Amino acid sequence: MHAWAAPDVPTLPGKGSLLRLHDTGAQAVRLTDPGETATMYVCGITPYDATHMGHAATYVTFDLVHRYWLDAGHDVHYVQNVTDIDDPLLVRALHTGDDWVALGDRETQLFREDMTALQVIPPRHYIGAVESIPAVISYIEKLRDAGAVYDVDGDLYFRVNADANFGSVAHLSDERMLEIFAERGGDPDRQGKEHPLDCLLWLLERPGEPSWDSPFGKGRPGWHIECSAIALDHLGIPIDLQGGGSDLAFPHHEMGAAEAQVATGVGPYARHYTHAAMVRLDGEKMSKSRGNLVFVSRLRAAGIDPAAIRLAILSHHYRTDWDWTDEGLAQAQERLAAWRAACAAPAAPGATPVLAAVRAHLANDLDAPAALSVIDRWAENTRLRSGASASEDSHAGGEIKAIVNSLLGVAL
Ligand code: 5CA
Ligand code: ZN
Repeated sequence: MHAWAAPDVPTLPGKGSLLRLHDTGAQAVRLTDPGETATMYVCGITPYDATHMGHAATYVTFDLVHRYWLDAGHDVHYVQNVTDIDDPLLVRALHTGDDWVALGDRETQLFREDMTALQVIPPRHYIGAVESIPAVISYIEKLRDAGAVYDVDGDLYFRVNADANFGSVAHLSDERMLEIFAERGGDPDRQGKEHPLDCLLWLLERPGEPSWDSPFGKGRPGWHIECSAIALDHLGIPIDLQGGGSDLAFPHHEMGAAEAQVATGVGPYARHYTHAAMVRLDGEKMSKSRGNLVFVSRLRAAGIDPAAIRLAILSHHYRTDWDWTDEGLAQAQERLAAWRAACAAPAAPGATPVLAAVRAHLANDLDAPAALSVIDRWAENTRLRSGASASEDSHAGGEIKAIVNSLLGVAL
């Protein structure tokens, strides 16, 4: 699939220190230390509805990583999927009378437009589940050769215990794994399974549902193998970073890691598993299934500057769940106006210490709120000093614009 247009990312002088990032697998903040090419896989949308603020926050989080690594001089190989075939898409299409392909195409296009507006740097490879079916088939064959596959009435399952490290991504008790697996698309109670947590690799054709040819019969891929097959195919193992929202740590990233480790015989699948916290509305997780959604496209249509939406997201640390509110958006709009006014001032305090401070805060587990405070202080100093001229810098406004645009993705 094609992704979306890349924003302009100004090059800044010098570079920051190594990025420290929380790793769910290690349950700690750890240094990232990628090679010349940094590899990142972030789970993409299931396109049955428009992009909401939760999705936006997750993609903006990993966009900060992308930008930080680019600033540090890495070539960033970023891959993202689109789950363009899965139960929710078929259920929604059935409900609305839409064609499931047309529904997926339409919502994916809207997502591209939202990501472009939010200045999210596009993935180098943007891959649909449907177009990755040949890769999925080849990885299922590898798992079968490794003795990790069995069938229940023609559907193929992965034996989670084929991976000695199963459980080391999310660190949940058996009881919690079972509960969450049932809530998030799993089928712990299905008769004929060897272990309740074993997950689906290939679903045999169901009447009225789309299906594709395979050596295992006509059918369609399970969810987790889709992402591990795409990541292995494009990035190899280990990837530097597997990202997504915290609702994906289990079962999705746990299962995907186990499948990739068994299929390749090496591990770990990812050096870092990093998860963005959940955005809520009125205290409840914003989700398509709950329907309590604030859409990026609606805000854009109402004339809200996407830079203000991005600032509203960045004013929260990515590891703390937070509520989307009108007040939060209004504060972001005020902040944006204050920053723009300061950048337009004829002379302002110099940008060099600002750049060092913004980089240091981002390197500290993406502390975007602290980075925003640095720019707030610079803007406030500029406002207080308007009229003075000695020791001020007539280029500082332009330099601050470049810093904010390059590292935070906010166009001033
Ligand atoms: N297609 C799968 C991943 S392979 C999927 O989870 N799609 S999704 O459309 O449901 O979510 C897309 C991304 O947004 C995922 O990374 C998910 O973790 C994240 N996400 C979903 N809801 C929220 C929320 N309320 N807050 C933050 N992130 C969210
Ligand atoms: Zn995924």
